[in-house]
Amino acid sequence: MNTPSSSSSGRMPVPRRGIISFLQNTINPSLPRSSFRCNPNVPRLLVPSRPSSWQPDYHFYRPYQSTRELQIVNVAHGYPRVAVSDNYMASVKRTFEQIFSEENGKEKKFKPNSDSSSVDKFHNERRGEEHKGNKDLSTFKRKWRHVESKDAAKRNLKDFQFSVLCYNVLAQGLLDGNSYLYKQVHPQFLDWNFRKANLLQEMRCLNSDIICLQEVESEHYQNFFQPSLAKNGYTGIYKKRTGNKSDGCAIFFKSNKFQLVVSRVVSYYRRHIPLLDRDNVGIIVLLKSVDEPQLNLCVATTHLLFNPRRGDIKLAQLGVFLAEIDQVSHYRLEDGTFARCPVVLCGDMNSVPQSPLSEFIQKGTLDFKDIPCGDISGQTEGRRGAVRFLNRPAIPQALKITKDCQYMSALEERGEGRSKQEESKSAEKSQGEREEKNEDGEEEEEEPWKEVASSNGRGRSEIIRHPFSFSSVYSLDRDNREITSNHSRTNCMVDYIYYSSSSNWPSVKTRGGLELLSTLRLFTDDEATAMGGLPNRIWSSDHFSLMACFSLN
Ligand code: KL2
Repeated sequence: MNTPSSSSSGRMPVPRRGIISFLQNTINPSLPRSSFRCNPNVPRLLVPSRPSSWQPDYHFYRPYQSTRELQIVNVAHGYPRVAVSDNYMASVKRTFEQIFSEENGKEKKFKPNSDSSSVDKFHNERRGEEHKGNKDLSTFKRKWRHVESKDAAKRNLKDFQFSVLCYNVLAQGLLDGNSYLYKQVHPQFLDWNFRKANLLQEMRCLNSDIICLQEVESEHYQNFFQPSLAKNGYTGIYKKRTGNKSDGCAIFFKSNKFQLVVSRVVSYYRRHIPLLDRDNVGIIVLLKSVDEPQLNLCVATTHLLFNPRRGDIKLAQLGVFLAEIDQVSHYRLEDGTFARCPVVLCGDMNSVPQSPLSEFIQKGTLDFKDIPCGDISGQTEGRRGAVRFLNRPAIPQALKITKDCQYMSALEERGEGRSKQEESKSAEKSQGEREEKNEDGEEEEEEPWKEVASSNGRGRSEIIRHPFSFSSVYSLDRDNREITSNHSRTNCMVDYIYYSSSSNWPSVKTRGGLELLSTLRLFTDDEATAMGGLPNRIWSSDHFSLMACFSLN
């Protein structure tokens, strides 16, 4: 095997040996030279999975401004290349030394390292793969954007920091089933064996503590993602979509960093409930820090229904998911009362930033009076049939979820909000009456909505709320042109990472603060178009990965 120390290429042996002996001498003296492959015991080193592709391509970076997560990444083959010059080595060494001295307590104050803060993680050109349509993608680079914060200087190096990656990896079955969306893509880039190597290498290189995936084929989870990521020290949880669907969501977390307290898989399908007759799913985990077990974190990921015309279904699915998160994220304190831990909610919401659904997540409240179902997600698609409005309430009563997106049973258990329950009960009553009248309103989505084009849901103000105060990691301002999804029919943002460590409601007690430290920049719609769209030689899904680093205390 061609280990880094045994290459005879002559182009880089000195710096490479230099860096390896430096690592051996400083980080892990017992590291055998031959172990420089992706080794779960050495989580801070990433090296290529294909030893034959060794290049003088070491990259030093700190994914977030934490000394503990210092990484040396070999970014050969498919990743950004930085020729390792003597100067570069010297600066790496200086930074290491500075960090070690900081860690040894000589210097406790947090010091951002501007040298390594902008990382071009995923730019490269694959050599030797010239063919028609093969664009030069070397100018497209993703950088880290660090959040300016008054508190940054005060931040203690001992703060618990972690990263979250959210990635819709494009299920091969959906790719094949909707191949017209990828007609402009070279067939090689659509091939699963080509895509899977890129997807995994991207994940390994980003080395996030938590990875949330959507559109994972169950067979690919079992035989590829789970075993591959396990080698990098991850524990995984998977939930396939219901019905005959073959893909689903997955959450992975670094087992040396987090311990699983609770996991809950959520399927939205309810046999006799028209608004919940779709096969979408989500996963929620409650984690605690291995090093600081008093730190809890709830991470949730989902992939909401795609159908642009059925925002009513998306909103109901989201309402159910929020009620589940509300339940999982609450835990009992020593004094018998309950508190909620910080929450990260991410996934593919199949809704654009300015849509009512996104507004609901961000603001915690939505008046859905007079909003047609086709407008809830903001996805553009020609209307078919008559305009349909949302049923009231937005979440079917049979689920026993209040219009605050909380399970009545959870409120009862926590001894919260009797008045809230009463409020919801009266809402249910009016829903029940209407359901009797509309029994045949369970139309198939492909049929024109003749009878149901009534004035359902019109006129009266109708509010749905949720108990989280969510912020988005990426700017959702109208003038932000960043996108997360691109193929021949779309070029927009539909994936999100939200985080919340507080509530807009005084009644909800929260424990633990969550602060955003940095985000991995996305590309704009123009950049995605200029690179020839997705998937391509480097980015192997029709979505980009989203990533953010947080501190938790
Ligand atoms: O938009 V997506 O891709 O979040 O990336 O979510 C759905 C779509 C995914 C799961 O249903 O499959 C894709 N036109 C375009 N894309 C579709 C269609 C369609 N008719 N049906 C499913 N998907």
